[in-house]
Amino acid sequence: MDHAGINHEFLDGVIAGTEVDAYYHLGVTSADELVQGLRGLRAVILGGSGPRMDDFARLWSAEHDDAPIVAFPKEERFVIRYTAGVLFASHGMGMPSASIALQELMRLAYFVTDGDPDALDRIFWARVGTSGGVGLPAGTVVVSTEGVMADLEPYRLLDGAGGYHWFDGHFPLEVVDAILAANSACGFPMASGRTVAANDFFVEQFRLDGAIRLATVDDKMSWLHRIHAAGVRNIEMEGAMLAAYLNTWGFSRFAMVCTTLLDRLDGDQVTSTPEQLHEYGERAGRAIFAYLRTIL
Ligand code: R2B
Ligand code: URA
Repeated sequence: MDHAGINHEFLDGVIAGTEVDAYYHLGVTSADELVQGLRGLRAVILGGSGPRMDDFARLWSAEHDDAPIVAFPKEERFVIRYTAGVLFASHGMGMPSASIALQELMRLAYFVTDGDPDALDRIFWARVGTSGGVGLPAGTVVVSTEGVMADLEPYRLLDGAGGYHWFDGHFPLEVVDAILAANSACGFPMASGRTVAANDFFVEQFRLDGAIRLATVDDKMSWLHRIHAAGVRNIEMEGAMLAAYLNTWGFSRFAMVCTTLLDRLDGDQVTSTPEQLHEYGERAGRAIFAYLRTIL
């Protein structure tokens, strides 16, 4: 792991005990008993919805002799559960929300591994989510190879020196292949490809059914065809940031697995029934569990 991007200035003081880290949005601090109990952390599974993360934790616990499930006390922002080495956390919708969950969880991971690079790098990170497909039928599970923004450029943020810091949005391809291999008999369609992370469900995904509409039908179709030709297979709202931050710390194992809810080449509205949506949400979870079983 190349840890050039780790904020040692702050985080090493927390390990040395000269500082307590308040993971404000998670509702715990590095001095809490609950956090001390996470020293066996081996994987962090993120997803947009709290109830889905709670379900995943129950399933993982049931597979591991009903291992106890530790619930983080604060649930106003994110729902977090820990069981049998795996932390399941919701991240809300969009990169601003998910980046808060991810940065606080990365700090927490650093603390519970005492900043040991090998222990840190043994942690697997994944986002399990939903997305709009591009040229794929609804219900396809897409494993992302790279997260880009709606302009097909990487995630970037102001760097404090008057410019932008450009991040690396690639996902490790060995993990993409291993997830596909672990699911070779899964019984539902799977694909891999680049993923657009948009800053809005409507405008930046070129939907024509938002309250605000900036694009014409032609703009929308030419954007969809352009991103498809560039290897994009699905559209969601967090992946470019997720890969960017995890690459900044040099993690070697992380992934994003999202089910498509519709094919954007056919329309904008999500019209699947609640039963279909539930089944689609489960598929991405099943795909990541199949991989988790091979590594934990
Ligand atoms: C996928 O689905 C959510 C929007 O409906 C968003 O969080 C995402 O990335
Ligand atoms: N999530 C998104 O961000 N876009 C979609 O089209 C579906 C789910």
